[in-house]
Amino acid sequence: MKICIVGLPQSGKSSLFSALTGASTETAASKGADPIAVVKVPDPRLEKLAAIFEPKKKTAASIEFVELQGISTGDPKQTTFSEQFLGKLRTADALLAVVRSFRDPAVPHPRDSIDARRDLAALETEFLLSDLAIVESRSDRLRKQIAAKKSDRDVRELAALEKCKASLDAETPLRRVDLSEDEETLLRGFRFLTRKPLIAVVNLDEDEIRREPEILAPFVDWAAEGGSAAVGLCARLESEIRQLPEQDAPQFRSDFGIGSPALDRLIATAYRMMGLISFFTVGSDEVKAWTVSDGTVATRAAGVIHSDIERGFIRAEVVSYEHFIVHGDIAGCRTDGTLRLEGKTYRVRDGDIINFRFAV
Ligand SMILES: Nc1nc2c(ncn2[C@@H]2O[C@H](COP(=O)(O)OP(=O)(O)O)[C@@H](O)[C@H]2O)c(=O)[nH]1
Ligand SMILES: [Mg+2]
Repeated sequence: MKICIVGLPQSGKSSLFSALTGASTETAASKGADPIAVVKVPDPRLEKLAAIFEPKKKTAASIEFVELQGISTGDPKQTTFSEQFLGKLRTADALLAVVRSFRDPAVPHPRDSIDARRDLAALETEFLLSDLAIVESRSDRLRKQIAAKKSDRDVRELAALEKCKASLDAETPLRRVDLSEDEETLLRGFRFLTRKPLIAVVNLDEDEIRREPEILAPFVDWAAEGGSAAVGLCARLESEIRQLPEQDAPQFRSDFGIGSPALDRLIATAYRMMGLISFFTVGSDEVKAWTVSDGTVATRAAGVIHSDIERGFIRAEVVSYEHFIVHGDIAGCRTDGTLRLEGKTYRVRDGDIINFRFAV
């Protein structure tokens, strides 16, 4: 699962990236590659389970953040993206837009004034126009194709595209459009940018952290609509905190009025926005969080661990984290009946602790 970081020049993308990795992006970027950060998803449940089982190994879920290079042509006034850059964005599962709220006069802004909400709207417009161009050119082709030789599939695809066009013409991102399963399948290959979950990171000034609710107020309505979220943080400060010895970080945070670690909040939000949930496997060797999409059935979840377990699936022994934590051991859950046997079509829930029974 991959999230692409996007934003205007000097909005704080590299600072956020180094906060996420604890490393600088310069090395990878100088070789022309897009730096990737594999980031652990913080989960207090995993910590609790590890404390109970004392496993040799503890493995968290992870997601990838990519800082795409190549938006910047070196022109500090640049505010639009190249087709090539937008093409790269299409490979993402979700987009993370960094918008600048910090007011450092030493750092120029391509629009010469600071307005984070305006910058987010401008980015969304870029995405929207790019999707619209795809919709229009594909629709034109389909119309010609249908005129020459009518096929049911083409007619349905054209209808789905027209639905998209109506939405985009009204400046509504495609993530807010209800699509049937058939429409979804017909359109998936276009990887529309406005259909992807969008997380806005409002890059705050050091002295704005304590006023976060006020600064984020203009984003509240936007974030409340499905598929979008806004998180405020100070990217520079977060990257500095990452450089500190772990035991010093909490004091530093409280000095600046940073409550819960902002990065943890961001990562958890991103995970949720991509429709991902975690289930756990437990034991003395390893306690591990596994990632699946919400709605995944038991056999598929088994396949995430190993294809043999999917193929030879017999039953899943399942207990929810909440039930498990009451006893702190599986035997207790077996006795009180909270440990259940589930079949192939069981839909895995977030926090399920699962033992797969299988035979190959
Ligand atoms: N005051 C302040 N400066 C920041 C913050 N985040 C980034 N900067 C500075 O803004 C400049 C551009 O940041 P950078 O992360 O390189 O932006 P990018 O071009 O989007 O990758 C750098 O000089 C950063 O130190 C912030 O939260 N507060
Ligand atoms: Mg940068």
